This record gives sequence, structure tokens and C-alpha cells, in this order.
Amino acid sequence: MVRLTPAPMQDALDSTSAPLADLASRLPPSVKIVLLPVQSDTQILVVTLARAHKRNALDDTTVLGLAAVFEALPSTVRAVVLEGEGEHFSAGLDLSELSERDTVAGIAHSRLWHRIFENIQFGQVPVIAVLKGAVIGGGLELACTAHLRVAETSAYYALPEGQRGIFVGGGGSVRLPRLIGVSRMADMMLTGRTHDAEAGQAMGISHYLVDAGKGRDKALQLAGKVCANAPMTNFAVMHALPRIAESDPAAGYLTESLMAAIAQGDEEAKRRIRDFLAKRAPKVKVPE
Ligand code: 1HE
Repeated sequence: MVRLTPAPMQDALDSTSAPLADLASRLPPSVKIVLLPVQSDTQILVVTLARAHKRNALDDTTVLGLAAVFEALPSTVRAVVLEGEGEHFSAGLDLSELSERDTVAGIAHSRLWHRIFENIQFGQVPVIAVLKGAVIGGGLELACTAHLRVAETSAYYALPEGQRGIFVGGGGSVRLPRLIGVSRMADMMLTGRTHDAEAGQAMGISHYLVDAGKGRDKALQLAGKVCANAPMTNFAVMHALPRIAESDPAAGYLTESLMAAIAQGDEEAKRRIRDFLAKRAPKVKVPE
């Protein structure tokens, strides 16, 4: 049974999590982490953007803090919940750091975001983002790196890059069209159109839409389900599925067969299937 008891990080840490305690002490104030126990040897890590006074705008310090977290996840962490402090998820790139950046520095900065965001999307564990208030520009690009997105009804989505005279630089032009299509993204960038939470849910930005203030609980509930999966299945969904979906069909089918064989060969899969056949595992639920 998955236990989801919020606990301060120091209470939840055990010796296997010591590297995380060390990491926490090295993070900037704009990135906070809390470990929540799921079982005795597994945890969910809640990562919080903590620059509410700047609407969680992503300055270099914050983005590098995120990089440090995702590079140093201990193996006992099975899922990450990514949220923003205050009323907003993120107002995007910190524009105060952009004004003096020349073209060469701009490329380096964008490539840095690419590396860090890639490490979130293709990292060790599924990430569940909690979206509320502003999910703008680079904030929306960051949200797109997550594997699941829970939106509160306050969430709104915009790409004001057009008005600012810039372009997306955090992988948004690769990831967002895969969620909503090139045509909708072009509209957002050309006209500055803002979509509310309901529209974002309808067009596929969020997977779940919940009332204000309920996003974290919903994300933790989903994280509990993710943690209950066989790690090999989570790995396959994160790393194989998106590559297969981008492959030509012949390569995709082959990769799928290889991944399926690897997953079913794992002892964990054999145990779960034996449990089902012995009527010890839950059945699939009919939708309510
Ligand atoms: C910021 C930023 C920011 C807020 N960079 N400082 N993103 C944008 O173009 C969005 C710009 N922000 C806004 O439109 C608004 O701030 C919000 C709609 C998000 C929120 O409005 P509000 O009235 O709640 O807050 P505020 O008073 O506008 O902002 C509070 C403070 O946060 C204020 O600073 P203060 O020192 O005057 O208190 C704002 O300046 C600051 N702030 N957003 C810097 N983004 C890899 S490429 C990605 C490209 C992009 O992301 S482009 C989109 C940039």
C-alpha cells in the first residue's frame, strides 16, 4: 500500500538519502526539495520553484539548481513532483538576465536549457508538474518536460515571446507542438493568445484538471501510482515510448519488441503476472 505522508525532509531522510541531504544544502533558495516517504525504501521528491516574488521566473541560478537536483536523484526516489511556490507555476525566462545577452551568449544559454531540460525528460524517474496561475514562455517549456501535468483551474498558458521580440529557447518548439500541434503554438506566438486551464486541458497541455489548491494532492496521488509500477515499465515509458513514437514504423516495431522482451523477462514482471493469475492482484477498474 502506498503511503503518502508529507514529512519534512530531515524526518524522511535515511542513510540511503544522505546525498540528497547534501544536495539540499547546496541548492539556491529558489529551488526547494522535500522527500516524502512512499514505502520504507522509496520516496517521492517534491521540487518547488521558490521565487514567488518574481512569479517563479527562471533565472540562471534557478535553472542550474534544477539541473543539480535531477543530476543527483538517489535511486530510492521513484517519482518527482515539480511545483511553483505561490500563485504561479512560472512566468518563464527571467527577462532581467536577457537584456544584455548577445547572440553567442544566447545560443549557449538556450543550449544549456536544452541539456538541463533533456535531463528532466529523459532522467531517472517520471516527473509530475503541478500547473497553476502563469505557465508562461520558459515556464510552459519546463512544464512540457514533465511526463504528467496536473493543472489547477487558475492555470493559464501563453508564449509572449512574440511581444518580447524573442523565440522559445528551452525546447518549446520541439515539445509543445507534440502536445498541441504546430498550428496552435504558432497562434500563441504570433498573436500572444492566452489559453485558460479548461482550454489547455482540452488541447492536451494538461492530463488532469483539478480545483484551485488541489494540484499538489492530485500530483502526489498520481506519483503514488507511478511508484507502484515496476521500475522497468516506468523506464520504458520514459525512454523507449517517445523514441519509438518518433521512429519510422519498422524501427519502432523492432524497438518495441526488444523493450517488451526486456520488460517481461524481468523477475518483477513475472511476479506481478503470477500474482494476477493467482487472483492476488487488483483487476483493471471500469471508469466511473
Ligand atoms: C519577472 C518576470 C519575468 C515577473 N522575468 N521578472 N515571460 C513573460 O513575458 C511574462 C512576464 N510576466 C508577466 O506578464 C507578469 O509578471 C505575470 C502575468 C506573470 C504576473 O503578473 P503579476 O501582476 O502577478 O506580477 P508582476 O507585478 O508583473 O511581477 C512581480 C515581479 O516579478 C515583478 O518584479 P518587481 O521587482 O517589480 O516586483 C516583475 O518584474 C517580476 N517578473 N515575470 C523577470 N519573466 C528559454 S527562452 C524562454 C522565453 C520566455 O520565457 S519569454 C516569456 C517571458
